[in-house]
Amino acid sequence: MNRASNLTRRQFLHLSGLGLGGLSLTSLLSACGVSLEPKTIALLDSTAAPASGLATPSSTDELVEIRLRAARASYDILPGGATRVWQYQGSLLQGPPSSLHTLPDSYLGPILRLRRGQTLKVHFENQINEPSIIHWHGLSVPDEMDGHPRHAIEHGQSYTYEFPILNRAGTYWFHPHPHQRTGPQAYYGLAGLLIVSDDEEAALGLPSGEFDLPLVIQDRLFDSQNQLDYAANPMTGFFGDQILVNGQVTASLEAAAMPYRLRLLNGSNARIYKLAWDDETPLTVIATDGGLLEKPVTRDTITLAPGERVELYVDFSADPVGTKRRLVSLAFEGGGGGMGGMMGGSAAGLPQGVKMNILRLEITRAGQAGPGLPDRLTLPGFLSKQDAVNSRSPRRFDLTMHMAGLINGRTFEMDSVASDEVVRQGDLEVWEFANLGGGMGMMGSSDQPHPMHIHGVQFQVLERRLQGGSLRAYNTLSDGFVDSGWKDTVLVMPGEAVRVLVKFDHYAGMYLYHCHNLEHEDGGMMRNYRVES
Ligand SMILES: [Cu+2]
Repeated sequence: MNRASNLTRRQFLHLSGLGLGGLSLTSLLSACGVSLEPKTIALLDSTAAPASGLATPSSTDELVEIRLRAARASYDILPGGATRVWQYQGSLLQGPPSSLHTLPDSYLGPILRLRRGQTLKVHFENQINEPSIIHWHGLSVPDEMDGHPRHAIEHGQSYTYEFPILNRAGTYWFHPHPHQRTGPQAYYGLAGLLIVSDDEEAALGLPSGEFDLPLVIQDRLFDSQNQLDYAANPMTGFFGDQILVNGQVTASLEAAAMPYRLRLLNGSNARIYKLAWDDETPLTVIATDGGLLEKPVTRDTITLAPGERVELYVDFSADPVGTKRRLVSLAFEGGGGGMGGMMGGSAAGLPQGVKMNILRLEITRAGQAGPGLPDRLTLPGFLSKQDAVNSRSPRRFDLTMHMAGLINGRTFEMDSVASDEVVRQGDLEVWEFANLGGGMGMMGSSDQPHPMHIHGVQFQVLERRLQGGSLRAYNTLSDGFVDSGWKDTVLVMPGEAVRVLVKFDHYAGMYLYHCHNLEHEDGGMMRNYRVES
């Protein structure tokens, strides 16, 4: 098989029809006899990873050094005027050219492509008018490199990060983490992907280059001047009325009839997605937050909560040219309501759990079948619950909503670590997140789902127990959970207790754990934990 002969055309993320409130402008204009020249966006360019596979680094201790600015920018997202955003703007100072890839015409930050074993050095410059700091979501890094809010820097200041890439191959990301401002800063555009590769993954021959596509899914709300409207409800979070993929509304992918690797990040503040193909083709998952699964798993739907990633292997080779499909988010229950923008009578976002279109796909050129997937993708190196120091009495975290979210009855305190939030370096522990209520909020105590994220580690999901809430509502999402791989964020549904197995083996120091509904997080549903050596 000669794949190279099929690589004569680049992969494009093709924008046809700039969506406006769910209406297709293209169809409106064409009905009026107006031809709208589609805006065609190159997703990858010559700096992307080579299609022939991942290059072998010259040495494993290679340094990748970049400058990363958080700055103001503006982009034509909707017709009729540019949208002001905040953006991570990167430039490569040292390292392979493929280490930094700027997404054209997108507010998203650059994609950093790194190899396990490399050292990443980042000169972060804060050019937005409020304090900020960067968190490397999913990576194990020293605590002063982790983007804790106590390290936030003011406008005009800089912060230098330097750490080795210890993690497995996988799809990670970076976003702000300042005190009480993570939600708005991520919303206005500050986020980017960090993709790690390693030798084990490279040996699999997965689709690469133009067939390895990152898809960052976010919901947004625009005002009448095309400006981002952050109409967040602190109890339920922010909910927009439009889905953006890689910063584009009504995104459309023109694909070859070839196998693809799609790397999906839910970069939304609070919206959960129930992903499916509209023609009900099953989805094949090959990786979760912390990299490859031991074996591919197939689902009719995939539940993706804020902060979570999933990688799909999608083989379009049997699809004739002209085949059209849509990736959608199906309706579900148990999402805790969530009408954004109800305050002040301004525009409202769509509630959590409504059906939404994510991405249109069209097969526009012939291709050929790939080698398929091996039965076993990786040896994940899972640990055994029996080896945990607290397997009989897990460390428990009660998640409740009072006026804001609390963990074990506590709100966030910048420098505090409670006695039950201290672990020993090297220990394997069972943690239980229990979303069982007990709050006194007006909206009920346990109607909110909480995607719980632990900094600095990857964990295994051991067990889910539904102890309250509605089984019917739960079942509208639970079939889409993919718990068989390494995770750093796990969705804990109303009435549910989830146990995870986590080892604190890399660094001592103070780290965060929190809800990744960014409005819950900013409202205080976050705590420190300390790893003691
Ligand atoms: Cu939450």
